[in-house]
Amino acid sequence: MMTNKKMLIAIVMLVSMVTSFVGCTKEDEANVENNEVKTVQAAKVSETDQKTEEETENEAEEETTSEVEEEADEEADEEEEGSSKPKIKSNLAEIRDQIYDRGELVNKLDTNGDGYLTIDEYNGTLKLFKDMDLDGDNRLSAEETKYMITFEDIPTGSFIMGTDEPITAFGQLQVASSPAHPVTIDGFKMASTELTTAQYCLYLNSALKAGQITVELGDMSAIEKERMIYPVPTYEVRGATGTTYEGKLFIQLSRVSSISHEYGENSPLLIPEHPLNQCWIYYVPDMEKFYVDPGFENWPAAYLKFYGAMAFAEYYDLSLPTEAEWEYAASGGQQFEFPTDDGTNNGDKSNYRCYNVENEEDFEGADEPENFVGFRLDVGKYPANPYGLYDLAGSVWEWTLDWYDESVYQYCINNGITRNPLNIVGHEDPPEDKVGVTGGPGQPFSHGARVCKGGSYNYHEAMTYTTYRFPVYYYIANDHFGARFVIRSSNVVFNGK
Ligand SMILES: [Ca+2]
Ligand SMILES: [Ca+2]
Ligand SMILES: [Ca+2]
Repeated sequence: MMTNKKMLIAIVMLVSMVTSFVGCTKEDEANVENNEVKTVQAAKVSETDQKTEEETENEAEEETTSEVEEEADEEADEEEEGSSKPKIKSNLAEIRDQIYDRGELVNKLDTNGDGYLTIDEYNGTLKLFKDMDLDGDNRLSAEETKYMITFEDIPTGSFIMGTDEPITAFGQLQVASSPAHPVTIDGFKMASTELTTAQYCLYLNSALKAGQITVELGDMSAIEKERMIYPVPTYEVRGATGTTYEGKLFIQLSRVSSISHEYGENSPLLIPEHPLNQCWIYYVPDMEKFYVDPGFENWPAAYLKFYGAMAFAEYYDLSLPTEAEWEYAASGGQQFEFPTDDGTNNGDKSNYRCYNVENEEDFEGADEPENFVGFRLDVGKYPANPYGLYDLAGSVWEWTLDWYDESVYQYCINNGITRNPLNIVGHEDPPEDKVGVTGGPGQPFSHGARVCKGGSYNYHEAMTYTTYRFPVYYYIANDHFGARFVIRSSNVVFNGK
């Protein structure tokens, strides 16, 4: 006869196999919770729901997990020792070469070859230029361009947005990406890479001096205090009083990674995920200054909430891309299925979760545990797409301007909208109990979400489709949510509801 312990292990193994929780984020888990597969968890559903309520109270606590899942993962991990579960790599230097060469792009812009960039030579905005020009001599030295945002020209053109072959993710057909329809986009400039920690840090210091933001130690949630083995309070940046995004949470400067599914040795408390999954921007109150941990300047900025990205864009006369602009650029001018150098995806093309857990997932995947990284890397370590854009697939999710609407493609078709579509219809009511707390595919929504694109280092292949649309609430953002910006003409006319 099975012991209680063995029976529990058998149950949690089954749960684990069916739902493939290993390594998933809270969003993943919340989504999976709402799928049909959870019937095996029926006995513990009420406990799970209780957790969900707690999470609602702590609206930004996207890192938490239900106890059912923790048990499942803990036990599954024990059982899987020696199995094919990929080990997360730890030696950064050995992982990949840097491909993106900012210095080379700076040299190209330096048309008179004097080693400096003037505002006429730089292809970004005047505001960006001024903040980079630390010594105020109206030109950017090599030192001042060390972490600068470079931009690529995306020409005016047409493509087919969406797909008629809906994507299956988290066990559900994603109808939102259909139907495919023709779209024309006016030309614009897009940042070569995702926003980096150094670039966001430059903004934070500038905006703090200008009185545009506040920074305060955030209260740790009850869940964090209770469950984390190394609880560290986190500085939170918000829009200052009287500014456009007054009171909105921009970024959490997390000094620890997301909570993992593993317990500390001889401890009832959960330990953080991979230790590299931190924000890497920190704040020193005595100096009233933000810093980036040395060595992480070129990592994509993360823990970046929607309004943290919007505020950055407004401050520097940039914009988040519209969903259509992002997808157009990502299609590479060649209707790419994946936003990579050649339209295919695998562990050599982008930083994503490029393997299937025990081949039991719904997700497509390349089964390349040897290429799975498990954290962010410097931007531009995978080949650029035909427009010179890096890491559109994977690395960090990228916010877009659009409100998520499952039926907006059909609306565009019905109303003959083909040029510069943008969905500006949405609302931000507080989350309701048990309904769409985190947002995500397959979840009911209690309120409006924004569209994120591209997947992340921690998400599976289905999320990296060029056409995949990920609905995310404005207050969600952990170590795999960031942004990339565009510059467009003020003459562009958007069309939508
Ligand atoms: Ca020059
Ligand atoms: Ca200068
Ligand atoms: Ca990305």
